[in-house]
Parts: sequence; C-alpha cells; structure tokens
Amino acid sequence: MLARETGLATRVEEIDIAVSPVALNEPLARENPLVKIPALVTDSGETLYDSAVICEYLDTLHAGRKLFPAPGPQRFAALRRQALTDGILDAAVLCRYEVAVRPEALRWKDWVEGQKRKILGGLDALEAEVTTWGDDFDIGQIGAACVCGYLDFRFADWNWRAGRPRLAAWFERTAQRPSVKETAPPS
Ligand SMILES: N[C@@H](CCC(=O)N[C@@H](CS)C(=O)NCC(=O)O)C(=O)O
Repeated sequence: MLARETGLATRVEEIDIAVSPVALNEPLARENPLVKIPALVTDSGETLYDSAVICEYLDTLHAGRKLFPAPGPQRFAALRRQALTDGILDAAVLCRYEVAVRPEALRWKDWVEGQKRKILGGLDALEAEVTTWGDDFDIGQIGAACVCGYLDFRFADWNWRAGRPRLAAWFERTAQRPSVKETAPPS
C-alpha cells in the first residue's frame, strides 16, 4: 500500500513467496534470518525487514507527502497506531498458524483465546479513535487497512464489524483507495 500511495510501486519488484514457521524457505533465510516476509532488498543490496522498517525506508525515497509524519505529536500518534495494528496482525497470524499449521492434537485453546483477546481489544481501540483520524492516509491508517483486510480474508466468521460501526464505515471508504484495492488478498 505504501509503495502505491507514494508512486514507488513501479520501482519495487514484488516476488511471490511461500513461508511457514515450520518449513524453512532457504532463499528467504539468506536474506532475513527471521525467515519472514516482507523483506526488501534495496538497490545497494542491503536487505530490510520488517514491514515498519521497509515502509519507513520507502517513505524516504519520494518527494511527495510523507506517510511517516515529521517529528512531533502527529508522528508518535501514527507510530503508536502502527505498533497497535502490527501487534493485532502478529496475533492474527499466530491464530491463523494455529489452525493452518499446528497439528490438531497440539492446539491449546486458551492460548488462541489469549491472542484473540488482543485482536479484539486492539479493534476496540481502533473503533474508539477512528473518528479522530484526519483524511491524510498515514502509516497508522495503512496498518488499520491491513488489519481489516486480513481479518476479512482469514477470519470473516469473527464478524469484526459487529459493535464497531465507525471502523466498519471507515474501512468501507478506505477499501476504495486504489492502493488498498490493488493489494487486497484474494477473496
Ligand atoms: N510484524 C511483522 C510480521 C511478519 C510476519 O509474521 N510475516 C509472516 C507472514 S505470513 C511470516 O513471514 N511468517 C513466517 C514465519 O513466521 O516463519 C511485519 O510486519 O513484518
């Protein structure tokens, strides 16, 4: 989304890759010892990860409006929101692995419920603040769009919109942005 919002998309080659916490992807491991995506190889051959670092790097490469606000209160609000949405997504990916990767006999319901609580609590926090967000799409809002899109993709049955009408309305509008549409997970 950030690459598209900033006009950098044509300068970034996107590579399809399969990752799993239990099956090592050797080429990715050579670039990122955490063996996670996203990872970005820069023109100078350095590899950057994770998504927050990659986004902040890309934001230095264009002359338009910055998606990481300059130092000041706005910046820390955006970074805090980015951390919140990143944490929600980390918990959601763990829940996904629990059903998609972990053998059924080894699953631990309480642990999954604990992750789910973080996700739902995080969504409630977004619901509480979404009407204070301005119209500028910054890194925090990119994170929020990723959260909503991912939950629709993997956990549609959780019905995250229930009781969160403001966040739902925000995502309804935001999902129309070309950067969000073009990067939406397959339905
Ligand atoms: N907070 C990290 C999360 C990265 C992450 O968990 N990526 C998943 C994508 S499915 C992954 O690569 N998982 C492989 C693994 O955990 O081994 C970021 O935003 O970059």
